[in-house]
Amino acid sequence: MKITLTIFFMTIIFGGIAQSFVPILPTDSHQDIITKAANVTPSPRQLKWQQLELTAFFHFGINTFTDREWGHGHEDKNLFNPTELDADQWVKVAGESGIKLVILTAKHHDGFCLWPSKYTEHSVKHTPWKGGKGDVVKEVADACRKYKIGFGVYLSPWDRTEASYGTDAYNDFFIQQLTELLTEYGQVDEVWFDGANGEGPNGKRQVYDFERYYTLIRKLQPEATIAIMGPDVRWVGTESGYGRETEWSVMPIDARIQESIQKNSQSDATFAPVGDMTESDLASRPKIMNASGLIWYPSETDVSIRPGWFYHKEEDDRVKSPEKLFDIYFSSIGRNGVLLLNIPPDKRGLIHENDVKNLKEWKKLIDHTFSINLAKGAIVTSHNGTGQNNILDGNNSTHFITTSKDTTTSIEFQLNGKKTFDVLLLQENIRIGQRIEHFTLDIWKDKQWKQITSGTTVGYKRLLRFEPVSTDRVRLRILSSRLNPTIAEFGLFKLPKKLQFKPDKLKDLRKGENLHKATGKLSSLTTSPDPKYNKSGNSGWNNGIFGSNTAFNDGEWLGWNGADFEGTIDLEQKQKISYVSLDVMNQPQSWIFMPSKVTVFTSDDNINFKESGSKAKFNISEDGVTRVEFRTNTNARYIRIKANNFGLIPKGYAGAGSPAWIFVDEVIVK
Ligand code: FUL
Repeated sequence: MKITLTIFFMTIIFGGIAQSFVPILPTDSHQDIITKAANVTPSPRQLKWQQLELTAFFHFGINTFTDREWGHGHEDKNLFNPTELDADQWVKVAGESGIKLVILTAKHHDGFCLWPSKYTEHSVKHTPWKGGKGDVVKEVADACRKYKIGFGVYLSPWDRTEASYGTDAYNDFFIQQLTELLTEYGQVDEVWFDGANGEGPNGKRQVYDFERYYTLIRKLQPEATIAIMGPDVRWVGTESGYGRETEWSVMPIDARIQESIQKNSQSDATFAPVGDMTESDLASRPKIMNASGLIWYPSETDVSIRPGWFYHKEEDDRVKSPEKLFDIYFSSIGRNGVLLLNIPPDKRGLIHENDVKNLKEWKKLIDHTFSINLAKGAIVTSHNGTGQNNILDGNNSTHFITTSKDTTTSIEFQLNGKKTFDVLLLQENIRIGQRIEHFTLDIWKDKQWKQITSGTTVGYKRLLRFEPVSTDRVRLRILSSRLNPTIAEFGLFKLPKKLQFKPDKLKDLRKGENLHKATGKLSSLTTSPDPKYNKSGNSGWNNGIFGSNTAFNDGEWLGWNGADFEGTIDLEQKQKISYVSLDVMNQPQSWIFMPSKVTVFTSDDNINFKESGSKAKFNISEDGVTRVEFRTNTNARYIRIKANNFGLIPKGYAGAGSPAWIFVDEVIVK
């Protein structure tokens, strides 16, 4: 079965473009596999897509009018009546924000179609809007052509209205709808399929015939990329906007095929952040060793400008700030991904003023930062490579390359005078492959080299921020690479003053804290975490290892869905306790919420506990890690900490109505 599928994928998806896919043979040595990985390259459509960098979603539909995130299906069509719908404004705003392609939710899970499909009555044609003569898909497609912006469609395979859902006939219905979208609106540049697969009106789930959908898209719109339940573009694994710091575009094929054929989510009714794509390491050397093949499968980072995907009036003051969006820019595009930013039009059919304002400010911050490459005009030297002049030519299709088989190098830049900068930009020429595994940036200061920052993967683009430094001489060292590396572009930039990089105190603490009386002591949990999120075992919450500041799925964080966290630590003898803290993750886009309350208890006998402090009412709208701290003056042997689950996800947030997750990591006791 596996072999048949592999061959099917090779021929259908990668037919003729051999370098985007490479099989691994039983005779391949470890080195052969690494060399193969280093030579996998994007297909032309993937390359074109990657260079867009910045794309947008427009989530708009019946949910906009019912104030829901997931409609139930069969909603009253009379509710769909935007008073000032202006797709021109949507696309213009997107274009002015630097967005190169937009994707419209032509049909979301509720089944309501934004175009007058011939195959259902559940569409704009039976709404009061334009007397039933309107077509939102057409208006957006036309505006895209006018502003020269790419056009994409989101067609939800899950349909909670269509009667045939759950039977073979639904796949025919879906093909008909897809055909309408791919033939009646001109060029389509991206088709976006979501993984959600719930029950339809007859209580049955659909077995999606994805291969048939892909074949049709390839036939009708061969240049369109198929994301993310598709072969061209991979979901980064979180809806927070923060991609992995180590992000490979070359993936082992087994995991990828499993994802593509949707075996897991066929039986999973919700869109919980589970499944292979959420893992912290998808494609490091050990991960690719046992693969049956390798493919180019780059990551797309989707996130909404508001807490929810659809517009909700009550979120008008929760639009992500320009600074937050700027941070996301660095953590998505700057981490080898394409950013897919959702901007949901409101009930009027306009992008709300608050969103427009923040987008404008955001664009200014980006332009300001990247307008001058301070490395421009530098003299570039390296002892083991060619093409030094290509590094600063502003063209990412030309490159410097290290001498064949040399997997390390050092490139020096004699700057055109002394410069002050705090941003590093690096690009590999991915037309050759993705190779770099470890690099550092050093500056010449006080007659010696001083390391300023370092990173792992680069890929299409890597951006790093640091505290401002001044020098006239810098060097880039590539310390490890899968094969002789390329550098297509190198940039040094200066952040706007108000965005000056500040080292994250909490992050540093989370690395260096060593004052745990709790660490290594006996600990027990009253409730077990979800098995997917306790990779270092149930004692991960006080093993002295701090998880990532952004990735709840890095193996160090423990997660509970709809349940409380309660753990007890045995300090082995009665001790003075002056401080107890618990780190809690907050990522509403990924259904992770702050606890409603955190309480600390102490005991001498592990039976009678007395409360020594509690905190409640945390901010739920900001992403990140919060350290909940308690100062006490107690003598005790046992410490118990309880974090009450938030409860049901509130209206307006992704996953509204479902049980929230809580994620906890290290406890510190002093
Ligand atoms: C998810 C959907 O369930 C959300 O409603 C949204 O469309 C997001 C982009 O994909 O899986």
